[in-house]
Amino acid sequence: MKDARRELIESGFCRVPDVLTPTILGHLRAATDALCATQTEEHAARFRAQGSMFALGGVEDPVFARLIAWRPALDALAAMGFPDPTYTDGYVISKPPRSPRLFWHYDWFAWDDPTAYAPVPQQVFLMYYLSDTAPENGCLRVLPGSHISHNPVHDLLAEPHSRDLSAGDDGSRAEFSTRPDEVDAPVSAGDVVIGDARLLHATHANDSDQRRTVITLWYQPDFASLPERIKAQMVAKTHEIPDAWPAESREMVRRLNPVYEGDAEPYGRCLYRRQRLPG
Ligand SMILES: O=C(O)CCC(=O)C(=O)O
Repeated sequence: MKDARRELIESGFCRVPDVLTPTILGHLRAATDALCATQTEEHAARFRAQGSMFALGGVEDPVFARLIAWRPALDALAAMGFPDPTYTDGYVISKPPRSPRLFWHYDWFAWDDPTAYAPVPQQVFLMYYLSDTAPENGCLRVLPGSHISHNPVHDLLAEPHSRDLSAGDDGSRAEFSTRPDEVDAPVSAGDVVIGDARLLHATHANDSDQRRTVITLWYQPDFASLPERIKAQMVAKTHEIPDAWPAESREMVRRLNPVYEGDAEPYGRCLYRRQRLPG
């Protein structure tokens, strides 16, 4: 896993194969299909570029608690030098058949903090795709190195995840473009993609006739080392644990949630500022 750590730090992402068992994969497919079946037209239109954006804080099926505390994934993080990660929030992002590409964006919102430019990630996504992915069905695209070096795409971005981008009203916007330095990150179902929250990423369109679902979970690899204001920000965004989950599931997640008892002001939504990153 030393190589995976190096890849994460240098490229901004890495893939760990075969993390999920066929059994949990089956449960997750059933749970996410059931969730997607509840999607309203309004939600589908609001998140057309993503497909869906169901927050796990509002989801009743406790299989998601098992995924959040999934031992092989936590072991993979430990082997990469992150033995004590915390978990804050997670989402089911599901692209229906024949749906558009996702826009370029980063998912880090504490760029005003000086540590935002350090090589070791403050926050990572663990993305579990529930089917094999390829460019034809909407696999992830990334700009390697863009988590710690300036990339021309940074200059083209407006507000990441803004309503109009998510609604995908204007596919000709630069955020939806194909980039000369982009790299596809296809996976097999059951692998996990670990990525730095600062990495610029997007997806291909799903041109297949099958749904393509990813569950994205956000962890802080070394919460204890984060500056106070970021700790406060992470705690502020932590999802409520659903009441519907059994006590054992709730406890598994509670143990991973970050705790901050200081009085630092959480960062708001600080966007990337060019002058700070090299390159
Ligand atoms: O759908 C994917 O593969 C990635 C989703 C994502 O990065 C997002 O919606 O922020």
